Amino acid sequence: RTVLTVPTQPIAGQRPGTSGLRKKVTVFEQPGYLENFVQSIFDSLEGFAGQTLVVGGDGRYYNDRAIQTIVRMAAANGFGRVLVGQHGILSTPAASCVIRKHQAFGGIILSASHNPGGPEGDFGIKYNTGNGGPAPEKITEAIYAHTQKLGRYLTVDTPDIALGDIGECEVAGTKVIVIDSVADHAALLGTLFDFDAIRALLASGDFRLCFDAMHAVTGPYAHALIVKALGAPAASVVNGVPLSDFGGGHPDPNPTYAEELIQTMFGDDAPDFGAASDGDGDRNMIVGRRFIVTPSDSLAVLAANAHLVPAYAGGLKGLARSMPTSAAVDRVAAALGIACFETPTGWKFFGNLLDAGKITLCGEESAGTGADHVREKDGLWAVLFWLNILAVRRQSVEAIVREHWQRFGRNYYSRHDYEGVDSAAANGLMAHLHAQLASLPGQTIDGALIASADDFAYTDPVDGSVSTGQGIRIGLADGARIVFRLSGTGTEGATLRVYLERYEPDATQHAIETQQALAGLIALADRIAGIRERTGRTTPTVIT
Ligand code: VG1
Ligand code: CO
Repeated sequence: RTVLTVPTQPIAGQRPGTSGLRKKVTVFEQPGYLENFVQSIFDSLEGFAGQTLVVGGDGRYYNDRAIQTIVRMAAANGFGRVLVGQHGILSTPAASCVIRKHQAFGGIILSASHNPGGPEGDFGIKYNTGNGGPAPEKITEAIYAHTQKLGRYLTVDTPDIALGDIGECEVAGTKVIVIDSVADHAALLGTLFDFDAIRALLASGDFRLCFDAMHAVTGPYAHALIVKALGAPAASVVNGVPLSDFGGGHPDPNPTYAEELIQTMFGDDAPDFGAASDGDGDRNMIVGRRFIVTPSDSLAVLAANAHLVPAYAGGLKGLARSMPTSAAVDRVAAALGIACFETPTGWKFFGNLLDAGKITLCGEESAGTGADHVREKDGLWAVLFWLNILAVRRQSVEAIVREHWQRFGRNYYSRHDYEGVDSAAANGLMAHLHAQLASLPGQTIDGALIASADDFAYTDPVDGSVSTGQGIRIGLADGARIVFRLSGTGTEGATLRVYLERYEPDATQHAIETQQALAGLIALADRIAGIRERTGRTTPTVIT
């Protein structure tokens, strides 16, 4: 092969965040921007000569061009084989599945997840290791270090590959295989759930569902699974054709951005079950008829009902949640007599626990739920899990959640996001919180006794690696808590996330509107952090 060595210079700001490097498309379109990052990925890895690389993305604007660049660079750098999703499409959980199934060395996933797409929107790239999971911090930091010192990248001068045609071709001696984007992942999900029971539920005539793919990557996956395999009417999947700008929408499955689904589910003729997924198919939102399930509750309900699902009927090894996720799942773990781990935000922290067989299910408050079948959160997996439970229990979504609260108590929970805040103001707010950590415990503010305050640090129980600065936690004497974090996935200014949680064991107190139930904590958060004063915002951009 004739490898071209192209001189380049380091580009500032290529440090991966919570889930890869995310920037405006216009930033990625700068000469060398993508190439520098991809070469830095390869430069930080060892032993991939002749091995397999998986490449795919969520189909957003720039996906196809980026894939052509990456295929050439993978060939130039000596990979033996590259597997690419047809049309460049692989949802994030599907990419994880393909990496594992085909024993790839690793994979490159192109996505900015829930961030808007299109020429003016966002793009993103991340590296996943051979276990199918997002690279751990050790690797992302090594990649970043390489971006700061590289002086060349390697590529080859070959024509574009035909991304639309399933089949094999060769790029400068490297075999490139365009694979079906859906088949491997759909086949894997088919082994986990009781499809017969779900089919029977859908055929019963008194159950209707609506899955909103939000014009993002899950359309083809939902068609294959929900319509083709399970027999739901084709109209059950809406916005099912992936568009490079997601139809101008914000493919974030929450009550604010998934407005269309919310309207359907709260309308006069609402279906029994509604769900949506995000840009890259790893998140899920679950909605019953006129009833929204919070992601933290969803994780707890899945864990408590896992025995109804064939793949998990033999028992769960353990559970895990990210630190800001509510402790609802902890109560299930306690009832089941299994461990519950608390990790920093981001799926990369679940990888070791899953690989070591310490956990079976895990999740995040940001609508991410998953299990040990892949190493990413998995939107359609969560939808099928819920359908499996509904098929067995034959109750409404709302009844299942209310019964859950009755048994375990209710963790009132909400996240307030302040998006696009001035970065200096956001950093100032966090510094102000830091400065109070030592003095807060023991203080009573507005009648609330503060029991603890710290900056969350995590020691991985498998490899001992330590991650610090993962969010400010303020615990009250009555068990309630407030968490403050700055987002690591945004591309404009800063996003402040405020997580609020209060446990209510008394079943007669489970019907309070969430924001009302948390009103005292919301006021306290502002009092301690000075949110209004420092950000100039009177209300959050998004409340979940
Ligand atoms: C957000 C969520 C986090 C999630 C991450 C990636 O990160 O809070 O829970 O793992 O997005 O999800 P941050 O740093 O913005 O809070 V995805 O679906 O964007 O890959
Ligand atoms: Co996502």
